[in-house]
Amino acid sequence: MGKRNFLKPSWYLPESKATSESVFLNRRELVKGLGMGGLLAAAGMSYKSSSAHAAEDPSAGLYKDIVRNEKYKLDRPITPEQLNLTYNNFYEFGSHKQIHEAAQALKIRPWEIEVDGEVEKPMTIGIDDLLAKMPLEERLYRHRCVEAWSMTVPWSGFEMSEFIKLAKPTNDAKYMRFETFEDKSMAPGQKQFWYPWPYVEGITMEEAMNEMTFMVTGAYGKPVPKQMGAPLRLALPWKYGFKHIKSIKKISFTKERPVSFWEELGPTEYGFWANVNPEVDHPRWTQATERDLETGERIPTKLFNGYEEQVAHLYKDLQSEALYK
Ligand SMILES: Nc1nc2c(c(=O)[nH]1)N[C@H]1C(S)=C(S)[C@@H](COP(=O)(O)O)O[C@H]1N2
Ligand SMILES: [Mo]
Repeated sequence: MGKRNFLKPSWYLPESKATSESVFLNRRELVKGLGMGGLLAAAGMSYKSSSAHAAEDPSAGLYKDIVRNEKYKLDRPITPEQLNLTYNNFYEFGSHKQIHEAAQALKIRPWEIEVDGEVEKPMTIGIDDLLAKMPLEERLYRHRCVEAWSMTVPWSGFEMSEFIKLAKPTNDAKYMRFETFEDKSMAPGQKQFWYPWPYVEGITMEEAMNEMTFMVTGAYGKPVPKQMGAPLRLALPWKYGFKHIKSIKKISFTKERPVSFWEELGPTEYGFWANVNPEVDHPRWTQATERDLETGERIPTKLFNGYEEQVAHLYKDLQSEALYK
């Protein structure tokens, strides 16, 4: 996300320093007793240890033979998994792209999701119970960050409309509001008090019922890794990436339009709708092109990130709204 001039007290430990220190300390704990050979091995093991963890995930078996929904096609190759795993936005673990090690501190079991607001009956459901109830599939989606980089991802998960059938909202529900976990002890970024934690996002019920709106629980044929938003994350491929809220803990059906994290921080730059549009620039940079994460090439950005056919109708009566920020 583009840097804004938020005032930080001069005594505040820079977040990047805090992160590298805690990683260093954890490593030191890890290699205690391993001896010199272990120490050398440890230098290269940080990522391997997180993929080993993925193998222990109780939901790992669900993704091995997952069926791809061929309806959703890409116009470029899938972004290599390794790149996607090591270039992330997840401010709870730091306001930079190298948060994959810090994010391993996220505890993803037990993981209960609270469902409340305008529903027949509020409920709390564990992620593994939810996974057992939902029809899982794989979809290849594009992803366009508001910072003007992009990638393509083989997500696994379920269509939001399936979740809505389970949650049974009432006729008063106009919006869905999503909230990420809040726990400073796991997520050092949440000690940055000038951010309005927890991370919140929202969509309209019409958007939620659209076929493209997808709840992500896996990626690359495995449970979704922590740095990518385990165990439950949103994918709205026609909207800027900041709408794709990670590590969801609470889902509320509301009458009022939710105010999202980035909208609260910088309403002149980030809004509720955040639909991709190459013709509407960010106040501080162009949105006409995007940098492909794999090739580094600048490619033209498409209206609704290429999903105009699926979603343009949602906005035809909303032309007075700021649809593209
Ligand atoms: N909870 C939470 N969700 C988040 C973010 C975040 O900082 N916190 N960043 C968003 C942004 S700006 C983008 S581009 C995507 C990045 O997803 P990725 O790291 O899997 O590429 O996550 C989105 N979801
Ligand atoms: Mo983003």
